[in-house]
Amino acid sequence: VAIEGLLRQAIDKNELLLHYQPRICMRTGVLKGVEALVRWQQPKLGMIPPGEFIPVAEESGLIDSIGTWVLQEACAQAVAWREQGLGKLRVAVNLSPRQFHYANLVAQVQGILAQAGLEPDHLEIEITESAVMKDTESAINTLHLLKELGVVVSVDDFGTGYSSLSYLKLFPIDILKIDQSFVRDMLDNPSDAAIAKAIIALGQSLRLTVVAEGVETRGQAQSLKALGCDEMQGYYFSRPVPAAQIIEIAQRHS
Ligand code: G
Ligand code: G
Ligand code: MN
Ligand code: NA
Repeated sequence: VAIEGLLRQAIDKNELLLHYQPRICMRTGVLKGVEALVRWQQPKLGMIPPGEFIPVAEESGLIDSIGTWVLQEACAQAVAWREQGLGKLRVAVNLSPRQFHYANLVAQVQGILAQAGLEPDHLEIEITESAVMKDTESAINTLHLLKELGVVVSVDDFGTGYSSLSYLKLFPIDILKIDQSFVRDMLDNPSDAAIAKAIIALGQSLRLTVVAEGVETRGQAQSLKALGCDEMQGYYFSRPVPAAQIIEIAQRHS
């Protein structure tokens, strides 16, 4: 309850910020994009991770204004990087199920892109399986509209939701993100390795880009590469970092 009151003021007080985690092409080592991850720098409580305040924001409805702020900030940052001379860098934004089912989402995204002056294919929206399964008819409709707009859509935490694989043929999505739980133990646990392998094969046959999340070691990166995984994200390469650090990372990996 206390945290909700503080969170309510956090945007106006400029306490939210975004960190960005690089996403690297497995084959070339080139920086392909970044995932925006929100942080809350609360003056008295310190840095509060999203795992603690996003659920509060969801329940209280504050996620609407926080989500709008995140989209605006991420799009503005993508334009700033371009103006600083970086090549094409796509920025991925997480949407909670509630945000994804917001009736005005597509118009809102369109407005934010126009206001920022960002090309739609420089923005990626990450949704979870549970978000698309909640109300499949409206989800399909929203995904088609986002596709028409030119925005890229990925399914986050893939493999962990209660979903049917048949949605992959109904939903116009572009990217599967293998959940970190499968990557974490894939070198020791044959089941996790088999699941990661199957997701990569599935993505390849459906012509989807497959991204591995939570890659922490060289061994994991090597075996994912051998399995044909397209891109990777994780501490092995980089933690989420402030926007300024992305510039040097991009220069080193171009
Ligand atoms: O950065 P970290 O690993 O602490 O993030 C924890 C969780 O918070 C992840 O599930 C991530 O998807 C979620 N998250 C991070 N940033 C955002 C955001 O801007 N919007 C929403 N809805 N979720 C976010
Ligand atoms: O749910 P989502 O996939 O958006 O959450 C991403 C979260 O995973 C972020 O909070 C990010 O900080 C965290 N993360 C990113 N890379 C790694 C990693 O290599 N290991 C672990 N343990 N967490 C990671
Ligand atoms: Mn994510
Ligand atoms: Na994830």
